[in-house]
Amino acid sequence: MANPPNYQELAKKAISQPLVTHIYTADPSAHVFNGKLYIYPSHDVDAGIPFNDNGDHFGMEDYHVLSVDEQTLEATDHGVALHVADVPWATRQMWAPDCAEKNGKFYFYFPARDQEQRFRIGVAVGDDPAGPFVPQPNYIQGSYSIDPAVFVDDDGEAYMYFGGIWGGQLQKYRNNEWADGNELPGKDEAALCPRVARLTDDMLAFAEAPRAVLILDAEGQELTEGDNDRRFFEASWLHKYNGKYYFSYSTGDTHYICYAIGDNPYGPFTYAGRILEPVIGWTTHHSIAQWQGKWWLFYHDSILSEGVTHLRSVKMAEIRYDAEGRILGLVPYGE
Ligand code: FUB
Repeated sequence: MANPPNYQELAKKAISQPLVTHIYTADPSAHVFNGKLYIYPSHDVDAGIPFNDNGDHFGMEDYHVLSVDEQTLEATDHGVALHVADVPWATRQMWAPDCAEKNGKFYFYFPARDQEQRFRIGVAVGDDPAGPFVPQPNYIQGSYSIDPAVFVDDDGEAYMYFGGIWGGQLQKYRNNEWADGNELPGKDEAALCPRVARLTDDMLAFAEAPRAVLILDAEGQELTEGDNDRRFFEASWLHKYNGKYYFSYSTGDTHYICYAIGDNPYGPFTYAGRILEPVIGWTTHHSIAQWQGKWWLFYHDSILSEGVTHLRSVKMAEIRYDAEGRILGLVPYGE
């Protein structure tokens, strides 16, 4: 049997350290609001549920918002911003959230299981980027699966990207409809795509039916389900760089953060490479934001909990682009 990793050594070699250590945090969605950097993470806890491929051990109940000091890079925890007990439609598993701003209001998007144990995506509204947020009475109609990420384009239009396979239930949907018999495509078939839907002006609903986000290879072919090193699993994110749209995501069971580039928010996006090599812990999930004139990758790992996959810590590290706009990938514990 292989020796367990030496977490102290890995922590020393790591390219960044946890932003907070008094709680476990994961799935960081970062935004600059009112000139300040805010991070919207999951709040990991040990719910005492054994590990399984369905992700039942991720039994999170609430959300905390973090902000980061621009001088020291120290993070402040602003406390509980939303609790599952305050969301009328939700039952459990408050997974990866995001937040967007419009006209001075802050819209906090989050997935959770509904009364039928299907993942849905809800929205809660606040006056302060740090919360608290007041949930809408029902989930966003037409929403499903997990990992909402909301991108507001330069023209003010907002788009939600979402979806995740396995425990995230995306494989149960075709044409936005659930069927118990639906499963993942065959290995040689086109991979399941993340989804995108434009939001209404009030940010509370889908303005259109969700569409598939196509990720193509260099020959213009859709990535296949068997292309585990490149195909989408979960953790959608969209950012814009030099007028191009960068869609990034996790490959799940192969543990990479990859990206693909397109010309508009709907895609298609052409696969462009890896942003982050595997971290300690099964999951990998990230966001990308520009702050203080630099570009940053926000991500998580399980070093602090010595490898407990559902007890993760949010980190941030600078990323750079080459002259062609390619992201220079990071190796989390050095070469
Ligand atoms: O945190 C729970 C789930 O783990 C997220 O929704 C996924 O993206 C993965 O990070």
